[in-house]
Amino acid sequence: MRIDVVTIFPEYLEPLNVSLVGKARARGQLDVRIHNLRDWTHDRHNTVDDSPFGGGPGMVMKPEPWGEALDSVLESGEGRPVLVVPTPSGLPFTQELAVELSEKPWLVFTPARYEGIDRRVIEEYGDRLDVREVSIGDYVLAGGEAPVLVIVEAVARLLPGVLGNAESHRDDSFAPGAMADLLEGPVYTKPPVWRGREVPEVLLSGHHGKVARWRRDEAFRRTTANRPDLIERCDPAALDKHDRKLLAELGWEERADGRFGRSASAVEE
Ligand code: 6GU
Repeated sequence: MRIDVVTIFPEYLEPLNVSLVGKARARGQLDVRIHNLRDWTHDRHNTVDDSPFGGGPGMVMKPEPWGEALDSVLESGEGRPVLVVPTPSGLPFTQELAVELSEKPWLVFTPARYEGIDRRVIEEYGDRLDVREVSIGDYVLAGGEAPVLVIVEAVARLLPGVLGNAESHRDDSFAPGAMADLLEGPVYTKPPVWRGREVPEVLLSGHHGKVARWRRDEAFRRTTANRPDLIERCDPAALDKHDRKLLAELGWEERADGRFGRSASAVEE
């Protein structure tokens, strides 16, 4: 996979040289190219922003440098990339989108600073490319560079051969079909007793069936506590008798359609 990033802070993308993504690059599984947007400015101050038409606070990124930068990046490769535009007003970035992007040969990212990029840039490239405006969550960051790091890591670990073990993503929280979209439960390693705290006995039992059941129960406990919304939209067909019994014990009510909802008393908390 090839990834291009156009930014006014190339050094912000240095973490892409490290760890999983860095190793994938070193092995030639990932071709990452970072570009400085200011290389496509022509004035003495390398200006990339200007005040917004219509007034208001902050600055807007000018269209001309982005147009020249993106034309240059597009000319340097074969075919059409997917253009990923990080913005707090984009569609939520999910594991499903990570999987979809991991199947593309070429991604181009346009992290913005200030109040964002002149809208005409997104329209211009939207006519030619598959453009995805993406948000990484319900909070506001100062720029799109951190979201690029997040998205690239989520995508890179899905590339064939990058994690080493294809089984590793099967149980990822949010992997399609994994544990029916439950959060992963706790994990343990040696020593079996640390500061008087024991590893749950079932994990030492060697009984694979009991271990799987325990892990699933723990996944339900975590999910009900941290992400009740995931339980509420859980496909009833993914729940066995034991799951239903556990959810009832945790104070959840089974509805007529088989879905679960927090009992009225629990929702108030
Ligand atoms: Cl993609 N950009 C910025 N600036 N803030 C965000 C975001 C993106 N996603 C969540 N907050």
